[in-house]
Amino acid sequence: MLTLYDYLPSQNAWKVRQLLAHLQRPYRTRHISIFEGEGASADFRAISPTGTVPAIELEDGRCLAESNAILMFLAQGTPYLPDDGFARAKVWQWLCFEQERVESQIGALRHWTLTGKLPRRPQALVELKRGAGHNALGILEHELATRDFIAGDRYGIADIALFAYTSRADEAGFPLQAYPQVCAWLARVRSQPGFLAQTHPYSGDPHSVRELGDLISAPNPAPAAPEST
Ligand SMILES: N[C@@H](CCC(=O)N[C@@H](CS)C(=O)NCC(=O)O)C(=O)O
Repeated sequence: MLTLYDYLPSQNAWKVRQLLAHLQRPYRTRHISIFEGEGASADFRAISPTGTVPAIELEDGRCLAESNAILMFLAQGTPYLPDDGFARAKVWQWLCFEQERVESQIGALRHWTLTGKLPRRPQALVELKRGAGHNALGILEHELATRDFIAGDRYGIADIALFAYTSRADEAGFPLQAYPQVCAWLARVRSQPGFLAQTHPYSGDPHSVRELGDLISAPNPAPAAPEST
């Protein structure tokens, strides 16, 4: 059976949980306590080179990391990824957009906000990410005025990937009501059969709010707190 290396508040991991739920594919979960440094262990880096979740391990022992690579792999031959080469490349286009323009901007701001790290981040960097986040939402707003789903007329993994952090943008200080087409698309995604509505707040993990300063002053410094979402 497939193993999913997961951390419940992770929206990147949610993407994989969501696709597995649509596919009704059984799997087992290994929880990685990323804020306690488990992701940085040599054992986990052999599975996920960056030490991040999600990652999967197949029945034959092969491992794959990066949420969108996992989506691409698991969706092959299913209705969630087209067979046609051009349509598939369009999906890839939006998966790249998600990583560069949404996950690393809106996702990072959300992570900093919810774990209390935002005030310690350089103001210029925060402003840069805020501008980039609004730019990304503006692009989505423009694109989604012309079709129901981001990579075409059919719901698929590009929608799953983009939903992960776009749907939580309000938690990063982006008022989503300013983007009505985006809101309508979020509602279309939420109405898909098998949509996984359950969320897991960072507050459920007592280690998530530990700050770098605390770690440095500790007698046995723990690994640096994760910066990514
Ligand atoms: N680009 C990666 C990002 C993965 C990522 O940043 N995962 C976070 C949880 S959402 C993590 O594991 N952070 C731990 C760390 O940065 O050490 C993906 O899409 O899978």
